[in-house]
Amino acid sequence: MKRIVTIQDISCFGKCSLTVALPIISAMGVEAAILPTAVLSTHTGGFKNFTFHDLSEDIPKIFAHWKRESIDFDAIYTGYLGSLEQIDQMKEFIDAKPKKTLAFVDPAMADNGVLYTGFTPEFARHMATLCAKADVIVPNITEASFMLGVEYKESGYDKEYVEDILKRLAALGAKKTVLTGVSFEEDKLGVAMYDSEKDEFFYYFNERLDCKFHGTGDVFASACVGALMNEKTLQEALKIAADYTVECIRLTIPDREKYWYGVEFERAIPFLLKSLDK
Ligand code: PXL
Repeated sequence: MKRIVTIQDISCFGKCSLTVALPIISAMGVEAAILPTAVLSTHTGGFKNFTFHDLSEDIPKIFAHWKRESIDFDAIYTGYLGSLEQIDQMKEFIDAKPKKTLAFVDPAMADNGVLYTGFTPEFARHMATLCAKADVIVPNITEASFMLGVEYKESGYDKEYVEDILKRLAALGAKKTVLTGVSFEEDKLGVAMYDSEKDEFFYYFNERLDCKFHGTGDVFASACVGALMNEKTLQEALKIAADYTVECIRLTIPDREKYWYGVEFERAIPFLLKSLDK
């Protein structure tokens, strides 16, 4: 059985990060070890006065214990990090990993042109130095523009804009760069990918549903890692993850006033497993 470690926060209430990653990855038949970066009472995307307990101090001790126990992973999947210091801790962890371990980084920190509550432009620039060490990164256009210092465009851009961003991300050092939330036509939304070793681009589009929900980036990234651990190619994994995310949104639309809460990803798990041939 494949084993990954996913490193992101626990938002006790509200569907995102570990409460999404764990069930999705487990359902895909992959062991999911976790390392919480922070414990919050809720996510930060619609609740006020949430608690935030930073676990930066524990992380080096946890890594040291795992090293003594010779614990290793088929993939390291990082998401929402709680401090600048944690970015450096993740870089060290990736530097020390065995060659076979996939480093998958979702620089979860922004969407729709703005940083999530609590993040700064300095954090975003520092996150770029973690992305530099990854095999695969999956920022949305907002996150990529903050990391690279390029203009954020919500719409009306062309392939040249997208491919320039993908290549700039690759120039940081990441081997395969993905951009999520790419749209050239009003009714289509999808992902773009650049494989820097092959110098090849890949696109996949699905229908755009006119509703945005919180936590869909985490749903997408978790399904993508899960598919990669099921021996899918990155192209196949991106397609599986994009289709699953759309299905989660479709199922949640009747409850659309809860867009800030998260998607009913649980109800779409049978759909996900079918697309994996499980
Ligand atoms: O979905 C990304 C995410 C993860 N963790 C926390 C968040 C968010 C988005 O706002 O608030 C705590």
